[in-house]
Amino acid sequence: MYVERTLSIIKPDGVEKNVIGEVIKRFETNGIKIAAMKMIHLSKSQAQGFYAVHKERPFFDSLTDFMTSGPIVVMVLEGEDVIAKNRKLMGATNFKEAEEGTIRKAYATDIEKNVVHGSDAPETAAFEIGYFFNALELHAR
Ligand code: RTP
Ligand code: MG
Repeated sequence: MYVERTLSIIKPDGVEKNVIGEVIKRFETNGIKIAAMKMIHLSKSQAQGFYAVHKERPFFDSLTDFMTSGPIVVMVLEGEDVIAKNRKLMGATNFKEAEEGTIRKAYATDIEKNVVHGSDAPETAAFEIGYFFNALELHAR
């Protein structure tokens, strides 16, 4: 079995809407394990570093403001094919296009305030996990 890891974030709107447990429950009921987890409040420069791939996009400033607007929950998820599996559970970036039964369909209210983040490929997962967690904070499940 090929076990992968991915970075998941419950964004400030998800924390504010009190759905931390609902999001985690969806991971656990779908066989995904949590290998690391913490709650943090990003500074503007930390958010800019995390979203550096989007720095030329028109929404970069607004996105990094939003991501610093309150605490977030960062998690490392572990499981078979977990990068794609998590993206499927999240649903489309724009909640209006998200499939029924997805996290964003259930809780997102805005294209930006879309509750969760998930790494989109093995390379981005490696960068994003390393951005928030060191080796001692990662627990093989
Ligand atoms: P994420 O990176 O947060 O998991 O989301 P994603 O892959 O589905 O979407 P991505 O294209 O990577 O965009 C990152 C986040 O930027 C915000 N966004 N705003 N105003 C806009 O048009 C717009 N487009 C994207 C969203 O918060 C999106 O999740
Ligand atoms: Mg993305």
